[in-house]
Amino acid sequence: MGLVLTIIISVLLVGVAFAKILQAKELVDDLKDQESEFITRAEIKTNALGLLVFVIVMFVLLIAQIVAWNKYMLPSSASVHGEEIDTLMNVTNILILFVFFITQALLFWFGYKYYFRKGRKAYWYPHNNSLELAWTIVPATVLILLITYGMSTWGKIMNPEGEPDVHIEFVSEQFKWTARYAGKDNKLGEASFALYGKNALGIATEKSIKDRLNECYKMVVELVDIDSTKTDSTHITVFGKNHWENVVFGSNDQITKSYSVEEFERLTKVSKLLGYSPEKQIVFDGLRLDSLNYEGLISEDWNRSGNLDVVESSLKNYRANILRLKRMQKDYEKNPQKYDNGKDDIVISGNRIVIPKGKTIKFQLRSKDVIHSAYFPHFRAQMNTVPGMKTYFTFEPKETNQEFFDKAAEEGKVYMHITRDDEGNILSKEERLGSTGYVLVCNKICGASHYNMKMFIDVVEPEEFDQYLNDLTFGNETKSIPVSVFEKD
Ligand SMILES: [Cu+2]
Repeated sequence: MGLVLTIIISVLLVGVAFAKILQAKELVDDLKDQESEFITRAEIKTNALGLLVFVIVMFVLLIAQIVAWNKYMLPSSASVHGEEIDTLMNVTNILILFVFFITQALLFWFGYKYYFRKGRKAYWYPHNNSLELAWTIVPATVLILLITYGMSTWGKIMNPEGEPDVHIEFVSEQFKWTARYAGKDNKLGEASFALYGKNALGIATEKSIKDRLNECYKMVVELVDIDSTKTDSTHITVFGKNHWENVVFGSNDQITKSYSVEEFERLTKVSKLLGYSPEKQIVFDGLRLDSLNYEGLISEDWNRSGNLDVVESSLKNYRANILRLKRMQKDYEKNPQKYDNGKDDIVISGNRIVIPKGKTIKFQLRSKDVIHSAYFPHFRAQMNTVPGMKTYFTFEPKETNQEFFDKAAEEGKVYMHITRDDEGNILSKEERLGSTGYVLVCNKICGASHYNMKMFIDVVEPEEFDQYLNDLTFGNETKSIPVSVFEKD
């Protein structure tokens, strides 16, 4: 910081000094009565030459940078559709550079060629229709062609033909990715944010809906649904009647819970705040459910009165959630198959995922909090993950990790090889031919640890993938990837 500041101040001071010198020269010229010769012919010529030198140095530096730093660019695409994106990119870049070199060369050449000479007059050339037409139509045509080319490529990539071979889901949240394989049936089960909680991806099955309902009932009932109390000097025992469960399951169980007098006062206050009555029609406003945080809050911070409004809004969320879950239960009765798909889904909670080479893979993307973006740079694939909706991207990887590494090395690309000691301190860094390998990273600034949202991808031969998936189906951990089959029998 200090160095940057020093440089800025130095540049400013040099500028001021230069202006002062010019001013002094002007004054001296005034004294000598030489006003017309303030800028001499030699100086004008030097300036004109300066323009020429500048443009040449700029071109040379530009080309030198493209050549010298090309090794840091991404290796050529590792997916089938990515080749088309690479071609599109190259065509666009070549066109842009071509126009750039011609226009800049002309601009600076004219600056040099027509520098001021005494007695020479500019040629008066006010208008030319053909020229006007030419420099409107030519760039317009080139742009239209380029845009059409880009849009048709995009259309082709986004509308792949045929059924995908493999379905995988990625769910983003601040600040990690969780992945899910479709399991034996190769169908990803339904999911809903109403089920988030212990069920990290909110996978909807008959059982998970019921479990989540019970969790929500418990939270609401425990806090608000109070029928009668029995008091001793320091504790109040509450006999709550579980109205929600009565409605749905026809159970008539009483719940019993003991609170301190202080806790109980808060509890009744919350009930009053809510005007809670399960018999009344419930109006809800679809607030975001943050159940995990809330559950933590209940157990730890319940006695802090400042949290009452948090408790209140969370309770509203629970009630809204219960209505959503009940709707899902009704839907289950109509389409049970839809809710069976998720049972054998495999949830990957590590930071590495395996996909097969030469198969079409359809990624389904969801987000739990803010907008993130799933970016697979080596596959030339990127798609936003948006809370409340699903997005998709289909592609076919064409090289295994080793093949990709070898290709990158052949193309002269480098990666930073870092050696560390046992404590993680960096011992040495060196550039080596090859590539760091496939990654999924977040490409939207989504918060403080955005940079850390990363998942590694292994591309393997199809047979190896089948074996891997088979192992996963039985809940085995392969390649040290923590994994769970959603509803293991
Ligand atoms: Cu992110």
